Amino acid sequence: MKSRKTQAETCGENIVEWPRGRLDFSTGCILMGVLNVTPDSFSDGGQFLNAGRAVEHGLQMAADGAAIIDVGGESTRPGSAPISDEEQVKRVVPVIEALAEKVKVPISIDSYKFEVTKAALDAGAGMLNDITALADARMAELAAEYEVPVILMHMQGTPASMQIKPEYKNVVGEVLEFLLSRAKRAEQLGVPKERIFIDPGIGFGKTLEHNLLLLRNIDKFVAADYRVLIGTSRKSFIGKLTGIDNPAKRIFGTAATVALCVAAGVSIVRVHDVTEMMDVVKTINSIEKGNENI
Ligand code: HH2
Repeated sequence: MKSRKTQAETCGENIVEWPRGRLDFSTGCILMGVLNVTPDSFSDGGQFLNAGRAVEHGLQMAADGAAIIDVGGESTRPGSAPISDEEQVKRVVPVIEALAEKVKVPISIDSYKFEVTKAALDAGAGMLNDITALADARMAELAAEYEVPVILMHMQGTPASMQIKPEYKNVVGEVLEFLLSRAKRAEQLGVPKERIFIDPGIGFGKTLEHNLLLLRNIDKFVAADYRVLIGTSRKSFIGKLTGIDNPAKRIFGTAATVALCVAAGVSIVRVHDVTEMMDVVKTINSIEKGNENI
C-alpha cells in the first residue's frame, strides 16, 4: 500500500460537526449508504421508488452502520437524461422528511439542481452531494447559508454523453486540480474547509483505464487538504474486470475497491451494500488503527 497516512493527519479534527449533523472519523473511514428514489438507477432502479419502501431501506442502512444516507431522485448513469426539478422534488422530499425525523445520521441530497437541493434542505437534508462540483455557484451559497457540508465530484461532460469518448492527458493530475480549484471556490463562497469533501467521480466520464489509474493513485487525493469520498459501488468497471453483468452481484469486486480506498486513507465510501461493506470497512479500519475494539 502506497500511503498509510490517515486523513486526520492532513485534514485536522476527527469530528466534523455542524448545526444539522456530525461525522466521526476517529475510527477511520465511514460509510455512506445509497438510497435511489428512482425508477432507472443502474443497479437498484425501481426498488425504492415507493416512498415507504425507500424510508424503510434508509432506516435499515442507518441501523446497519451507514453514517450518512445519500438520497437521490435522478439517475446519472451513463446515457441518462435529466428529469424535471418538480419530479425530483416529488420523489425525494417525502423520503427526506420522514428519514430526517427518524434517523440520527445526516441525510445528503444527491443533486446538482438548485431548486431540488433547496427543497431537500428545507425537508431536513444535512449535506449536499453535487456531481458537478458547484457548476451552479448558487449551490455553494446554499451550503454556506444552511451551514452544511458539500461533496464536490468530478465529471467530464454530462451523464448523457460522458462515456462516449472521455479523454485526459493526465487523468489523476487533471481531476485533482479541478477538485482543488472547486474546493477553493466553495471556501471563497463561505463553506469552511472541514465541510468540503472531494470525490474523483469514478465512472463519470472515465474509461476503465482512467478509473483504475484514479484508484491506483488515490493516495494523491488523500494527501490533498480535503477529505476524500469515493463511490465505486457496483459500477460497470467492476463488471468489466470480473465479467459480472448484474450490478447487484458485483459485491466482491466492490469490496476489493472499498478495502483499497479505506487502506489508502479515504474518509467516506459511498456504497449500496451497507452490511457487507461495513465488515470490510471495520476490518481495514482496525488493521490501520491497530485497534481491536472498533
Ligand atoms: N455515483 C453515483 C451517483 N452519485 N455521488 C458521488 N459523490 N460519487 C459517486 O461516485 C456517485 C454519486 C452513481 O451511482 P448510483 O447513485 O447508484 O446510480 P444512478 O446514478 O444510476 O442512480
